[in-house]
Amino acid sequence: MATGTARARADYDYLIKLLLIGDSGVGKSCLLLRFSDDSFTTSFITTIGIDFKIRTVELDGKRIKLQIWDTAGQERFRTITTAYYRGAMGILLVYDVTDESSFNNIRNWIRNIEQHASDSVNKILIGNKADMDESKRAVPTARGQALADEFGIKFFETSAKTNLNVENVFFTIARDIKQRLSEADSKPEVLSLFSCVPSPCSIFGSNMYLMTVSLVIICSMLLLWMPKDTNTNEKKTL
Ligand SMILES: Nc1nc2c(ncn2[C@@H]2O[C@H](COP(=O)(O)OP(=O)(O)OP(=O)(O)O)[C@@H](O)[C@H]2O)c(=O)[nH]1
Ligand SMILES: [Mg+2]
Repeated sequence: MATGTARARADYDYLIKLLLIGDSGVGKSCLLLRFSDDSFTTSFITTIGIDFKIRTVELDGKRIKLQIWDTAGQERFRTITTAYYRGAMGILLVYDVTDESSFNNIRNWIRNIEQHASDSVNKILIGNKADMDESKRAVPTARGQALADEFGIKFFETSAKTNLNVENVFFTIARDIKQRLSEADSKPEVLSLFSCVPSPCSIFGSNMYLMTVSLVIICSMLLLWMPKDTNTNEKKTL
């Protein structure tokens, strides 16, 4: 069951690293605080650089340790925050349903992911602050869903304030990642067996010329070294 990422000790089956990204003020830290501590604050304390929290959950009989990294949305921290993309197994892209520019910027955030994260990373789109009065809403639910469909990812509207869908988004992405990891784990044993045998290219590099010359030399040496047919010689002497 264990992958390289799983079960260093016996207190969990999978360690899943998640990353929250999106413009400053969309509610990333509040979503994380709601999920980890079940609390909410209306005061806005912008994140400096990066922060993380841990929560262990049980999913389909497995213990999943979620390590959730909360990035600063502010541009000036971009160099620090993008360094964390590479280790993420799942990324939660957050916008504020009352702030259209935060929604338009999701395309830029996706471009950032393409540049800095691993290709297999799971993504989920979140329209936060869904509790706000309809008169304040700038991004209809259908636009959020359409954008998610365009990128082939799941979409939820959430509220860190009222706890709408907060557990749902974290559990959904965690379940998808767990599924991906367990599929990778259950690849036929024969593949992992052969992966420990060095391939000719790993020995010789990709230099085909060097490889061919070496093989010719090895074959010639084998031919020279092979014993002659001693039986025939014996018969002749008899
Ligand atoms: N009404 C409402 N307000 C929210 C919600 N989530 C966050 N807020 C408010 O939005 C403001 C910003 O929230 P944060 O979670 O600090 O935003 P952030 O995305 O972490 O911002 P940076 O750390 O600067 O990137 C705070 O005043 C929160 O109280 C929500 O679901 N509903
Ligand atoms: Mg924050």
